[in-house]
Amino acid sequence: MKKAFITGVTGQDGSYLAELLLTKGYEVWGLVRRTSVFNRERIEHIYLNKKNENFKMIYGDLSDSSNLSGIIYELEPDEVYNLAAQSHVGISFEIPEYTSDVVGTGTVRLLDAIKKSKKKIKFYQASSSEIFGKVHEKIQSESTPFYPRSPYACSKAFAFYITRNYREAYNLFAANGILFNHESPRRGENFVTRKITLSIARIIKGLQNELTLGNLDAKRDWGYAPDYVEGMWRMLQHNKPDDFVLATGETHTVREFVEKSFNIANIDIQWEGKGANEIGINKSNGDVLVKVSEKYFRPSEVDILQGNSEKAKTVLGWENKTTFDQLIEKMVNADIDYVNKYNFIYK
Ligand code: NAP
Ligand code: G4F
Repeated sequence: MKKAFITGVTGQDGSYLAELLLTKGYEVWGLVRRTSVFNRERIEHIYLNKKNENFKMIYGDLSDSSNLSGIIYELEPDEVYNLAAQSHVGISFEIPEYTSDVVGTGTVRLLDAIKKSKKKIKFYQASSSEIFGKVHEKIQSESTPFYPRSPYACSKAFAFYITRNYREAYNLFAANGILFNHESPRRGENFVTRKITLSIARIIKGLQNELTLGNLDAKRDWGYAPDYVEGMWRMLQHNKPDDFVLATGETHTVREFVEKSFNIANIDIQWEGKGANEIGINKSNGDVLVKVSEKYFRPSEVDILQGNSEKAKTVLGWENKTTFDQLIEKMVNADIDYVNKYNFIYK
């Protein structure tokens, strides 16, 4: 039985990856942090199910090298997936030093513990399309130069290079997955897609009046998280370590995401005004449902991301499965259920 160790198991991707690896017969160990309030909603359905006796949790933190090296020494996993991060780009401007420590130095801490292990351990690094930032090419691939635009993206760029460096210097099986945005009903509530779908569910239930956003013109390549964790696993099953882009190949504005999400709830949005004064109105009754606030603008923005995952298709046989419209439908419907039931269990 293969043993996997996942950092960030309580996060969106960690929870889907744990499910995937359990179905493939792995013993899965997830790193969890001590928190004053339990934050394990995304993995509750896994560890409360007696059938998942191969799922185990272990306390730790990416800021604690002695803890990480102790875990690698004790567990001797076959595969390590480093998904832990302060992953919010906007918030990284508020806490740049912490973000660099966890996202950047945290990756070296883990790589170094793996380097010292007697076992040949495969390592997956959760790299990000944010490293392309102020893009040098219209469509970004593994060969596109980096131009990071936030403390988060600068830290991910460092983590990318240190992963590649450990691969070349110490012959580690270390792979970077350069993943474009991927979403799901388990997405954190302060990322733009989930903020939109949850707000719409609350608006139609009468629990919220309006949705306030930042840059409506930003464009992203949005996929569906369960499709992407399959790609992470494939990278570690390949016969040699390498770097791969996972993306849908399409790009859409935040504005489009808002319009399509409201459409699922049979509401048509009409836009009026410009910049911070722009509003989105319910066409049928004139209610203001969307506002813009400069509070959500970033000091330096990534205007557009659009990925080319041809290499992952050719080498790994990985392809995006879920369309933009299907993703929106899944998220809006899940949030409508969530708000209706309240005692929502992540699916
Ligand atoms: P997420 O939902 O924000 O989850 C982040 C995870 O990291 C959580 O389990 C969190 O634990 C953990 N974590 C944060 N700080 C930590 C620390 N100091 N020590 C240990 N664990 C810590 O992120 P995600 O969307 O699943 O993304 C997974 C990874 O992929 C992240 O590295 C992210 O930067 C990267 N990525 C994501 C996307 C995307 O679109 N989702 C795209 C490209 C790359 P708590 O639950 O305790 O906070
Ligand atoms: O949903 P976002 O916060 O995601 P962002 O910044 O693209 O980062 C996510 O994807 C990266 C991969 O490219 C990951 F590496 C990273 O960890 C994270 O998962 O923002 C998307 C866009 C931005 O341009 C932002 O300015 O939406 C814009 N936006 C507009 N209004 C907003 C809002 N973003 C947020 N979070 N909240 C708003 O109200």
